[in-house]
Amino acid sequence: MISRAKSEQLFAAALKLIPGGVNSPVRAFRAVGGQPFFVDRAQGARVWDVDGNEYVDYVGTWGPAILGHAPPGVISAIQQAAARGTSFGIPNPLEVRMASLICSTVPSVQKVRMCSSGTEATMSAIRLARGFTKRDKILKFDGCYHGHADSLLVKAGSGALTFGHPDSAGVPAAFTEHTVVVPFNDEEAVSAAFAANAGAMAGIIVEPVPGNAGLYPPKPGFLEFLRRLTRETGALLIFDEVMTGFRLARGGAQERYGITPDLTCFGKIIGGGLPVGAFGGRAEIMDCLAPLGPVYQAGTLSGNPVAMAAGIAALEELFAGNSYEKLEAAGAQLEAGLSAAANAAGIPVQFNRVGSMFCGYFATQPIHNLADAMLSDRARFAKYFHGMLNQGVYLAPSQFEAGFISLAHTEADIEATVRAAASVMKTL
Ligand code: HOZ
Repeated sequence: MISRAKSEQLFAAALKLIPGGVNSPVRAFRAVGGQPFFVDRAQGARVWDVDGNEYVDYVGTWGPAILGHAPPGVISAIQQAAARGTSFGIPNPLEVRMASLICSTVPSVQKVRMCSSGTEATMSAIRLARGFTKRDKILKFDGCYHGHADSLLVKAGSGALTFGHPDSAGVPAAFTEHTVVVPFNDEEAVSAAFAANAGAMAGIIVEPVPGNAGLYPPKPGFLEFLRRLTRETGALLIFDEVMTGFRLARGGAQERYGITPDLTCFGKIIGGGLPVGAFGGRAEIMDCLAPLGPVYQAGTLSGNPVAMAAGIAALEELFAGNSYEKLEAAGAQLEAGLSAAANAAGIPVQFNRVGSMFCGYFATQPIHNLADAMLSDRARFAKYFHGMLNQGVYLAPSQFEAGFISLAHTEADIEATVRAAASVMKTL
């Protein structure tokens, strides 16, 4: 029997001091029952909890850990940068190096502004789209999650969805009256929303591969349709690549699907595990930002030298070898193994995967949007989650989150994961 006594003690203390005992809702394990474990350390594809239990980790700190945890090159870059000062609040050379890395890797981004989280990136990109187009309406998709800015917490995915508050309390209706929400992968609904708001749409914000209600890929032609429609109507196409950026290809989902958005939001991987966000796009749009233009956006820790050093080291290591081929191969191995395990146990699972992001839904029908995802058997997922955890495999503690594979996951790790799944599936 696995003991998590120390984690339980820490959680009891945390519950008295921190709302729900956690600093971000999904971590509380409420979607799957039980209590979270507390991490002592992480290395490569593994995390160890404070009770000494070891887990193969498919959360990867929700996406950033694409190289695995604590990669030596990134740790050394952090140490060297920190020794020179942890924050300056005035330009430093690393910001220019980071901007150049992003712009040279993602051709749609001619200029980029750094910030400190994905939420800041999407919030700022929306403001910029509205300032540039001089229009108010924004279209988003239900189940997509773009951080927790007021105007985007409408039919939102991730923790908001998991805990039944996709429209958050505390957001005045007036703050979301310009947010139009339609189902993903539904061209007719998008066209109808544009027709109903003719001349008023500032832009569409979309996760090109939604990963906050599980994971479902765009149907062939859907992203092309969004690109065409926004171009024809003078609206901006904003890709939220906080999760997919630098993960689904060097140039992110936009490279993988061959789409050129007007603006792109980044986060996660570009911080090398430190808090970083960024948004960028066409120069004429980006130049509307202060101090050049009238759209205000700022941050004391934006372009922070330690975070820039970590992100640069992470990106350089990621770009050095055949990383994306390796991630694809690892994803394919996991997909084949888990699908076979489910089939052998006679459990209906819809396994969606794009590169190194995945979600196995306990469902009988293919999952293309939020409504499909809602049909999955979440009680069965919760049982599966705990079964896997007890076998030393840490999956995201919600049916509505994506899994992430890193370059540190070996074939043997994935084989062990599949063996664990095969035995757990038999108990469901
Ligand atoms: N919003 C993240 C999942 N999509 C969760 C972040 C966290 O809890 O750390």
